Amino acid sequence: MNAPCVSVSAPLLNRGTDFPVLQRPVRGRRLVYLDNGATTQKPACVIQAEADFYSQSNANIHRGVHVLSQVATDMYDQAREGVRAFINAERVEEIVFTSGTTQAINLVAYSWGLANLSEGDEILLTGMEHHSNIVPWQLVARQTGAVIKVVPVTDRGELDMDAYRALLGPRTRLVGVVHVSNALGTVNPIGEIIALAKQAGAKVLIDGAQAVAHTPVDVQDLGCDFYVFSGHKLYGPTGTGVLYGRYDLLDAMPPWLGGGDMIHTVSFEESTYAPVPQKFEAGTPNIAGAIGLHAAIRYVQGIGLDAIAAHEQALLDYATAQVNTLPGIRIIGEAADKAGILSFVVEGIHPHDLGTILDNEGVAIRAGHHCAMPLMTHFGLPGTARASFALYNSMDDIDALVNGLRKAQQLFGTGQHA
Ligand code: C6P
Repeated sequence: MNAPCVSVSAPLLNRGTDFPVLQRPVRGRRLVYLDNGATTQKPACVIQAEADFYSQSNANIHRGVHVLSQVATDMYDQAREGVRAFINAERVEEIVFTSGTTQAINLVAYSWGLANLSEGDEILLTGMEHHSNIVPWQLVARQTGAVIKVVPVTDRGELDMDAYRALLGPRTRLVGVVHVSNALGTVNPIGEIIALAKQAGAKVLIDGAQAVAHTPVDVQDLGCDFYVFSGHKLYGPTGTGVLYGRYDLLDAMPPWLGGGDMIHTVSFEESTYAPVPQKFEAGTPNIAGAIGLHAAIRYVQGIGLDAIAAHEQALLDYATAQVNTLPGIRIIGEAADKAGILSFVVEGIHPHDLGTILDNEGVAIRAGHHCAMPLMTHFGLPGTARASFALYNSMDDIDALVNGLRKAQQLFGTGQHA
């Protein structure tokens, strides 16, 4: 994550007490939560923000003349402004609230894709995309006759940039790239990827699901056309997410879902649409969720993303070193630039068995294909075990993970321990 190299002895964040769920024991042990790539836990301020909204201000937005509706509308609008500032978008209209990364990518695929792709056009994805950045494009390619091309991944888990350059061509209409791989932890060189795509005249969508909670993102500096992320991986509520889109693109795109709130006028002959972002927010949105997400963003900003990145880098360095001391363990994903995700396989133990044994120790990890089946196929694996770190994790958590792995190896009689 390009964070300064931090030694293990550097002062670490100590934020566990901000997160109520981390106080509960699991299977009679201290909960060690290392499944942050799937979803992060929520700080008390986020839980409180949602509860306060429901207990003090609940009403539907944009529709009421009464006080509560105006308060709710103001809070929702402030949340959008909070997101704009968080990723430094130029205009607040460039922020569309969605239910998550998946919905945001589907919105771009169906709205921009159906309107702009035709027979023989190329959609360039990478071999380390999450299914959310593959399947929507396949569905749209089937309808438009567009073709999907794939940038290969090296054995270290980096993108083959020479292949990327070679694959970019006059028919490339869209490049879709994950900022941080959820299965490998690789931080992709998206600045360079975007610049090359722009030279080729292609639009660029960045899947930032695993990035925004771990590194500062500035969409103007990046120059991407679309940047998407989920609120629940950013200490915010589930069912929240964001599509950032350049204003001129969003403005020109047709609506995707129709309904209330996204229209200007409706008759049975024809409807006209509201300006962006309302055009893309049909129906009652997740108002409390947006307000909770705003609280999460303020919480993260209060700590500072640079401090979070440095902390998680220290955790990753320590975990990598500790796991490497165990025999029979192979780390999957050894990119030069990695975020706080450690994927590995243990000789003789299926990742799911490993997950179950660690769970008995109170350690929550994820095991499986991580919704990145093409990547697993590339590595010839059914899946991996994955520990993913957040700002509240500590070196003790890593020690618990490594002790759990040692136990698993003893149980399976693998890994020859002294
Ligand atoms: N990854 C994990 O790795 P949603 O479900 O819409 O909030 O996010 C989908 C998604 C898209 N892109 C990337 C890079 C992701 O990591 C994810 C979600 C989770 O554990 C679930 S597979």
